Amino acid sequence: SPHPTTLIPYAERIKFHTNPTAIKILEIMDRKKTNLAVSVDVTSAKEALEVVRRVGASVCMVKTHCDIFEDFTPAFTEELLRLSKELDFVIFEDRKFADIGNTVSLQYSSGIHKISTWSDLTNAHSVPGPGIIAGLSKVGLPLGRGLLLLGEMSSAGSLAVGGYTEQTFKMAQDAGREFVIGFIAQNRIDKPEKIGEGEDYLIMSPGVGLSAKGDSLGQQYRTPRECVVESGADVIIVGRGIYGVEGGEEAVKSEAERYREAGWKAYEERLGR
Ligand code: 5FU
Repeated sequence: SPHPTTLIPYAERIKFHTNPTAIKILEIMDRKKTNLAVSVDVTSAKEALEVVRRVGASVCMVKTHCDIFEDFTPAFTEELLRLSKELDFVIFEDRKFADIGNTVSLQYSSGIHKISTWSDLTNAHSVPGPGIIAGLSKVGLPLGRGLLLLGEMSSAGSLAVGGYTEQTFKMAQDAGREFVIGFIAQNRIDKPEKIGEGEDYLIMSPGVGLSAKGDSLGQQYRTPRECVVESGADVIIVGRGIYGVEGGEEAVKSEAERYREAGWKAYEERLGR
């Protein structure tokens, strides 16, 4: 039987959240009819902004790896923020923090990237223990930011399975949903028997492709329907499938629309509409 959360429309799940970023994501998804996040993993910040201008209208979220950009400057994040307001999306820096609380609080707030100043959402591995949530929360919570824990990964041979995934879920649950709003995962790791009434998590799944099955470095792709209907993911994350499509600027734009439509159609199917 389907996971109870997957039978509730995005807009009706807003009431289960207090975190401003979680609320914003669900509001945008409902307003723009999109559960698509685009990952802009190009090495030029200038090029990344061009991709964002093309796909922004189709997405609920833009995901970055800011340490990939050769030409990263504060002007990049200023323009990304401006676009996020103009085109109505949330910014997710896929930083995958993985250190002790004190170090991650510095990595989140400081350095060249100052991630906490511009990214609505970021994520962390659970491997260091709950201190990582406390360290990031100290910086992010006063700013209204949100955090996802990595419960599972899309790559072949991932060690984030079984007991690790279960304990990651428990760590998030113990932290409360003020700051931790969900998971990067391939399945609904918030098992129905483990959650209480109104306990709502956002599950975001990378490793999504309509054409390729994977790459030569362990990435594994599933279709939007497999993610959203069969596995119950709330957000699908697509990188190369969109920004890497051949055919130039217009092709990137129409490919984003194709994934948006596929993701939304799958969402409507799971609601039984
Ligand atoms: F946590 C994860 C994961 O388990 N798999 C991923 O692929 C994150 N990712 C990210 O999603 C990865 O770092 C890329 O930024 C993106 C997938 O890109 P693709 O081009 O669609 O394979």
